[in-house]
Amino acid sequence: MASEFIPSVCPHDCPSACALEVERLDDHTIGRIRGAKENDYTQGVICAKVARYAERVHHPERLTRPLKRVGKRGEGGFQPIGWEEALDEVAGNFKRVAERYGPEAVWPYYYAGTMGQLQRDGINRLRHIMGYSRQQKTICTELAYSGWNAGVGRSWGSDPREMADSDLIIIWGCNAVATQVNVMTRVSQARRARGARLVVVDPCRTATAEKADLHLMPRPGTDGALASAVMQVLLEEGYADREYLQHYTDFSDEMERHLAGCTPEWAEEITAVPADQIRAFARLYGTTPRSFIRLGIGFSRSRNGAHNVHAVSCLPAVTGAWQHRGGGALLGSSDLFRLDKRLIEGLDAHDPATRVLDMSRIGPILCGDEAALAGGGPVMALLIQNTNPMAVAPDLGAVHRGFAREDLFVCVHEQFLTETARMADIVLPATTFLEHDDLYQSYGQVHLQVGCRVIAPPGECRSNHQLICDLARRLGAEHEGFEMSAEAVIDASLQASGYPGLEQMKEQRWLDCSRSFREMHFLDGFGWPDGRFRFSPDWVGLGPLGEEMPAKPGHWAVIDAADEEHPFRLITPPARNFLNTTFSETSTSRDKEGCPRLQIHPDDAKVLGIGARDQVRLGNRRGEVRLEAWLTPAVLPGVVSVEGIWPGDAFPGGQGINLLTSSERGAPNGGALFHDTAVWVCSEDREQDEKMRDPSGICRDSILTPDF
Ligand SMILES: Nc1nc2c(c(=O)[nH]1)N[C@H]1C(S)=C(S)[C@@H](COP(=O)(O)OP(=O)(O)OC[C@H]3O[C@@H](n4cnc5c(=O)[nH]c(N)nc54)[C@H](O)[C@@H]3O)O[C@H]1N2
Ligand SMILES: Nc1nc2c(c(=O)[nH]1)N[C@H]1C(S)=C(S)[C@@H](COP(=O)(O)OP(=O)(O)OC[C@H]3O[C@@H](n4cnc5c(=O)[nH]c(N)nc54)[C@H](O)[C@@H]3O)O[C@H]1N2
Ligand code: SF4
Ligand SMILES: [Mo]
Repeated sequence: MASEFIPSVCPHDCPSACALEVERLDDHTIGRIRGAKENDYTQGVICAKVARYAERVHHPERLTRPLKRVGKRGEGGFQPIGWEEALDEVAGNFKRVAERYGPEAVWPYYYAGTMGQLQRDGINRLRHIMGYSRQQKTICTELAYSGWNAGVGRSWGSDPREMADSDLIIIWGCNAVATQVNVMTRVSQARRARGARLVVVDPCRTATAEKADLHLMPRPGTDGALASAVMQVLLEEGYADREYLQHYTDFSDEMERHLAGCTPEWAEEITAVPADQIRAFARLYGTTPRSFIRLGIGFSRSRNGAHNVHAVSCLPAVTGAWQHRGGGALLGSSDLFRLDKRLIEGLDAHDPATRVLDMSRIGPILCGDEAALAGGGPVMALLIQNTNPMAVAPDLGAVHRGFAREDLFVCVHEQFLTETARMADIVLPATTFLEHDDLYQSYGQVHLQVGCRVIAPPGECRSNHQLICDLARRLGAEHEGFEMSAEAVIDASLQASGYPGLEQMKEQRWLDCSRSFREMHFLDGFGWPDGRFRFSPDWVGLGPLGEEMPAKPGHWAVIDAADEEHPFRLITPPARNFLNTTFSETSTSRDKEGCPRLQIHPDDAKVLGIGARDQVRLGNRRGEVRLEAWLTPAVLPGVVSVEGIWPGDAFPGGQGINLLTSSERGAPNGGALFHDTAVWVCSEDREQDEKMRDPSGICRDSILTPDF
């Protein structure tokens, strides 16, 4: 068979949702993957890790047969078994647990390893029909979306393609070079066509910040103060659009008086961004109507993250930048699609009385923490698809203790023997997006797309949809969605949503779901009943922790601040060559990333006696990890950064970075806190020297760093 390029869609948890073309060499083999040129968001540009996907899909370590644990949990002993036996075992255990402890003791647990609507969310159909515990999806977007919706009231914003028409692009708390290449394509276009300027707001001098005309470096978790000071300048120096404020927002004299106190000098104290720089940025922003803020989810991962995101979302409401093409702001685009998910998720069987467990608290949940269990009994069985909590969940020590329970039954459906799969009683081999059918929306662009099977599944791999249907049959779960092929569910869901059916979608490849300029820019009103943007959000209405939140933008000082014992603030952002933990199994990505590294400012390293590439220890009350030091002025003094969610075995101590992150719930409605951790740092060599340590195990020398 001659090679040909087959249309597809990147399924990974990335805002870009690139339209792909996959070279099929034969029914079992792919060659290169390239971006679709005709798609006006992808424009032929994709990231390197997906361009070399053949390495992942044809990896010798792909799981191809069901496995059953032999020996003790976590020791890694497995033997191949047949699918029938494996399914009997899983269904038998779910029945046993449900009979003995009630159905809520079974917890189907998933996230966005694939973003395909069916293969990702179909697990909820089984959950709802069986009455298994529900899951609050807090690990990624909760804080950011709460913060955005608080003001705007709807999860969309200016069309990302408009960035090419901007005169000023502000990338706020997002390393787009690594996490959303297509934003950078737009930046280049706007620069070429209009001489547009780029401002990046990030505590680190990332590859994205390197490209900026102006880089503001706030301390992590202080963006609310920075944005409020920008508003102060805009209001004081006459850059606010008073008519817009009056017509489109709840802005009041009281708000103006409050913001008048948020001077750049006040913000400099909190953020470390020089007051002059804040003024210069505010003036640039205030004098550029076509100013587009691309908010990243990155800066929301703090205790005050939602509050900070809201403060940033206030800026275009002050200047009225929303009124202009190439102006406004964007955080996510999910509300554009309005898919009817009844069939996929079994929403008709959904019982709101069933308990909801916060996925980011899987550690405390599995360890039996009463509050985390939401007033119910223990979780005794897990069905896991599309996620790797043994590496990605916060408070990893608790996660590991929980998974080690001998009385817990764990089934993991995976493409690789991840750290989570290694803890399973039954491991089931999963297809990749190249081997199954799905429907894709996006959280960073506007196209609805379908991607169909390109090659045959290797070995005995089954898709998520097929597994859910197979289990449903054994558990006696009844729903029409379990009787239909993936293609039929996709087709019916498309039609129920008022979209063209599957055949037509295959032909046209994607559907542009953006709305009119007026709607995307909220010129007929924002998403609240009165149509007004809210400078004063109803935080209480947005979640149970809303009561604690300040009513107005500013600095909400609830972060895990540095103290004498923990003088550094740790952030743990994505690595360019991984996608969460995906691609940490391919050698090209691993080689490019090298090893887990602690980025630390040379001045801090000097005080601690740490040299380049020294082994260092990093810790807090939750534990400690060991890794290599990388001395770089790319981080602020007092801030340390570890990029990428490396597997535990990449660290000399055997445990990953999330050992240090907290599973507390961010306000108003939960949300994980990956960039909000106070830590101590010390050199590994010094550890040997008992004199350097006090009885609490804290390195004395770390206390010598400048206070922060
Ligand atoms: N320290 C720290 N921790 C973090 C973050 C951070 O920035 N710092 N980021 C957080 C964020 S934003 C997120 S979204 C989470 C993501 O964490 P995860 O959800 O674990 O991330 P992924 O690596 O995208 O996907 C997990 C698994 O899905 C599997 N998978 C992919 N497609 C399929 C499929 O079709 N079927 C099945 N059965 N499996 C499939 C992959 O093989 C992969 O092992 O991590 C969070 N954890
Ligand atoms: N290559 C690659 N791409 C990915 C991922 C990956 O792991 N690797 N993960 C995917 C996933 S799941 C997601 S959710 C998206 C996220 O992608 P985006 O929404 O684009 O956000 P990130 O790039 O994660 O944001 C990380 C940046 O935020 C900065 N940051 C951290 N704390 C603060 C703060 O307090 N203030 C400010 N201003 N900046 C801060 C970090 O220094 C870092 O540069 O990316 C997706 N794309
Ligand atoms: S990971 Fe993101 S940038 Fe890379 S191909 Fe997929 S959607 Fe595009
Ligand atoms: Mo994410």
